[in-house]
Amino acid sequence: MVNSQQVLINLMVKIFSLSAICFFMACSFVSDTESAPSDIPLISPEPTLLSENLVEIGQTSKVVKITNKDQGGSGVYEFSPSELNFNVGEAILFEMTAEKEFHTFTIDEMEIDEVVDGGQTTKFQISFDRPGVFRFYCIPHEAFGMVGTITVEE
Ligand SMILES: [Cu+2]
Repeated sequence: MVNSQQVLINLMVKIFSLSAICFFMACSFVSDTESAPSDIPLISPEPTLLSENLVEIGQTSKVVKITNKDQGGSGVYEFSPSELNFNVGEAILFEMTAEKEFHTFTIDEMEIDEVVDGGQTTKFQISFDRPGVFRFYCIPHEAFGMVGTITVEE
């Protein structure tokens, strides 16, 4: 009988220490989730938030504002400006504002396809890591001459 009592006590001690370990693990889990929110903006799929965040931590070297002019606004389809020059290594934050119509900012060879609705502004960042001349255009208005060129130099 004494033997089985000792076994029982032994078992209770083990259960107690196990639950103590579980408790500490639970605590560390809680603190993990508490620190998580500060990381969220970096992986957020929302482009505006990401861009603003990158501006704050100084990874964007320039901000370039582009106006998407159109028939409903200025009366002509064009990017303003349409000729842009950057250096390799620059990370550019684009702020693209459409006058009255839907437009895109598309660079095929960089797989970039940003969109903006009439009267809206879209922010996005492009890092230029190689030299070259890159043609950009607006998908619905390319035939109307809504095209431009980005030249990236060493
Ligand atoms: Cu357009």
